Amino acid sequence: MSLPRVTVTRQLPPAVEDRLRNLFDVTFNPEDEPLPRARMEAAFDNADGVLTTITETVDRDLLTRPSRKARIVANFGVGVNNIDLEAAKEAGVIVSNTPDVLTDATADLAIALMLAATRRMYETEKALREGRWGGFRATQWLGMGLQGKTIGIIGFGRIGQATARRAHLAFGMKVIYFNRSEPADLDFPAERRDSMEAVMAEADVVSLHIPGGGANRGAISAERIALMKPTAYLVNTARGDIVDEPALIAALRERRIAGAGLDVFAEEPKVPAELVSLENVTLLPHIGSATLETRTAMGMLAVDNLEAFFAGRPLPSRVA
Ligand code: 8YV
Repeated sequence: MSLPRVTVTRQLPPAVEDRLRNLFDVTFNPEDEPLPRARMEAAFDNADGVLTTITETVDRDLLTRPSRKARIVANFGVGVNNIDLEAAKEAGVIVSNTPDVLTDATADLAIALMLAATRRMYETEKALREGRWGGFRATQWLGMGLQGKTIGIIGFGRIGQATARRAHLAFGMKVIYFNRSEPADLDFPAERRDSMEAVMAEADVVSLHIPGGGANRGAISAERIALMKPTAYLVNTARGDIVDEPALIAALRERRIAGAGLDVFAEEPKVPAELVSLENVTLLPHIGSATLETRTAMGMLAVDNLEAFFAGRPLPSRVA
């Protein structure tokens, strides 16, 4: 019996690629550049399954092509805003993602960005590297202490809760959050607020953990940013499109908020020049899940989904 054909759109950690080779008739992308449209179309027409990442847009056209053969899209990543789930459902194409395995790594990075922003790490390291450090001064480069401050979590799912847990247990922060539902079994105190506005107005650090796309696009609007305290910070490890980027840039430039830490951007890999020029924001190139352990676990979970699909078993993490 011939092996299922799988196309993998980007390079993955070696252990994951080895496993893929053992299980499937697999086509890799050794150049590791985003696949041009024609190669994406060929992948969907020739393979039984496609293993995608955030750099590939899987749209209605691709999913509904009469020549499409692929029956499963296994996304490497928990966010699936790169895939048209409605069209996948209509076309009968199964979609899976990689939840849980990246929760800790992403929450760790949210905390790193919170520390970087509140302790002015980018601004001060830049000054040092540029030879502008004139020696210790007791009143220079003062940041904000976290103890007793309030972290406001927008989107209290797995990563939001893991970030909140760290903020409370490691730094003694009070946790408030906005989420449609209330989680059942928290092992730390957290207070729910009934609107995003309430959280943004009250928090000293706002950390974003809602999915991208759809109704969440632009959720962190100019109006909502305007509710933040002038001493508050914004952290985004979720998706760039949930923030009105020009509005955030204006608030940072005019010091209407104290600073920000961003790992994601509206049009990756483009980062607005004005954002790059600002000193009160730390900018990272979407590395939330970028540890060898986590990226390997994500790849293995994507393969688990493919393996289950081709064996006719229920998928460990199916989203559509
Ligand atoms: C992934 C992410 O590495 O899982 C997600 O949703 O944002 C990242 O951690 C990225 O999406 C790769 O597809």
